[in-house]
Amino acid sequence: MSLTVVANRVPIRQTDEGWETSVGGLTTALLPVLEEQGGVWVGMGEDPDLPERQEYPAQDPDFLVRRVPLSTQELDGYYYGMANRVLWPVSHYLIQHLELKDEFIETYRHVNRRFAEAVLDETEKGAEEVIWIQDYHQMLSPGLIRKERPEATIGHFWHIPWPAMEIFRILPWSRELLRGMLGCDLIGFHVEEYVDNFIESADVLLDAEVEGNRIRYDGQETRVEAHPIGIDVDRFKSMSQDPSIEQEAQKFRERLGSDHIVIGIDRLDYTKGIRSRMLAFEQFLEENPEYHGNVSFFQIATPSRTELESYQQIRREVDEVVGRINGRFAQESWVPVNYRYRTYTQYELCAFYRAADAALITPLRDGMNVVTQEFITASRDGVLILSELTGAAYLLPEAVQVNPYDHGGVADAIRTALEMPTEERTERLRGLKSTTETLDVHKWAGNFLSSIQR
Ligand code: ADQ
Repeated sequence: MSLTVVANRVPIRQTDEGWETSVGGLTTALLPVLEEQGGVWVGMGEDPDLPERQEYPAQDPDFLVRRVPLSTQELDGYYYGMANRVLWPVSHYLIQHLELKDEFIETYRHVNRRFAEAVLDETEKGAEEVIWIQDYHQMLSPGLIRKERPEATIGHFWHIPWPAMEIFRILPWSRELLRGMLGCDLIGFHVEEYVDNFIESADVLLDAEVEGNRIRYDGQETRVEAHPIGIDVDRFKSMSQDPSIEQEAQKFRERLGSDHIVIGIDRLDYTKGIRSRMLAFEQFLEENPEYHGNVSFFQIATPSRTELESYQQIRREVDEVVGRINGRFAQESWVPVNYRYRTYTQYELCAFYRAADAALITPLRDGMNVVTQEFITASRDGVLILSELTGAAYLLPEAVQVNPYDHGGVADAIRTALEMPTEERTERLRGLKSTTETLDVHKWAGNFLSSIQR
């Protein structure tokens, strides 16, 4: 089998030292497959100076990178428009951020067609090959590829939640988008909940024939399955057991100078619930004066989609609430909220995970959330406080689960976590670790690829 991956971004980047593969779950999972079996990775080209076709690595190539160069106007409509201002908010049930504009879908159609053409260009008719498309940026390309290659094996993995049918049907183009997805042989989601939502959408909106997890529509049969994603467990495990991480964690604890550390780590995105989490921590401080001076909340947020107004707004709101909490509660030698707006290396993140007594992971909605698994793998005896509105919550019953909109409930959970007896912490973490090991990202890729070839 040879593999063609279609994703929004290509997996390599140029640095001062030359070309290297980028860090991220998808590249970790799929590059070993491409390196072993050969193939193509199709993604958008944001820099007009880079070649459309690039063999990688240059000396002794394992696979081909195929860029689809996009103009500023195409990038605006397809990526900043349709993907980030339509599909992202609707899939996360945050429809106050939804902007429905005809120019978004028009550009999305055009760019999906260009991606499909690139795939058709790079693949041979009748070849034994799997085309694996990633995420909500490409809902129409499966249908376009299928039309030209009825015999192709096409898969799609959707990394964010698939919303309830009644939410999805808000989109004026819901049926067209579903028809595009149904060009696939196999569609994967993180959990059964999203599988059910997708099947219901096809059933009600397209009147498709449904039998168990199979959908028949327009002469094509599509299977829909749950394939929960994980992290590179071995890598995180060995990094977190490195003695130097322990030293870093210790230094970090000393710098913060508190008895207890609670951490939050996210992209700065309105779906991650960072502002609500701050309000919950504020309520915790109001209700628990005995903790003043001996608990610090360390939140890091990596800049994301900074061109969009809704992301600039959430940044201002978080800045404002952090300032207010520290203004209200800080003492001479204690800052309650330590907030960093920047990116860290995985090594640094690992030290933070290791140092924390509890992680507060409370998205308003999240497809999976792999920060959860990074914390579980790195932690020695920490408590995980987890939003029940994440994919991860379905798989991790040992977490202290909360409704992220319920600030009082989250405040109580912080206290519960800090006062949890050692035995209970250890017991819960043991369960969490054992599930996380089964969710390894290499197994995720292997399971999806063997299912699609069955
Ligand atoms: P994301 O929304 O990006 O992914 P998530 O699963 O939380 O979400 O992963 C974020 C990654 O970014 C983690 O690996 C984390 O370590 C890293 N990160 C976060 N803050 C950072 C910082 N300040 N510095 C450095 N790294 C940072 C989408 C979906 C998720 C789904 C994944 C995988 O939205 O629901 O889990 O895809 O399918």
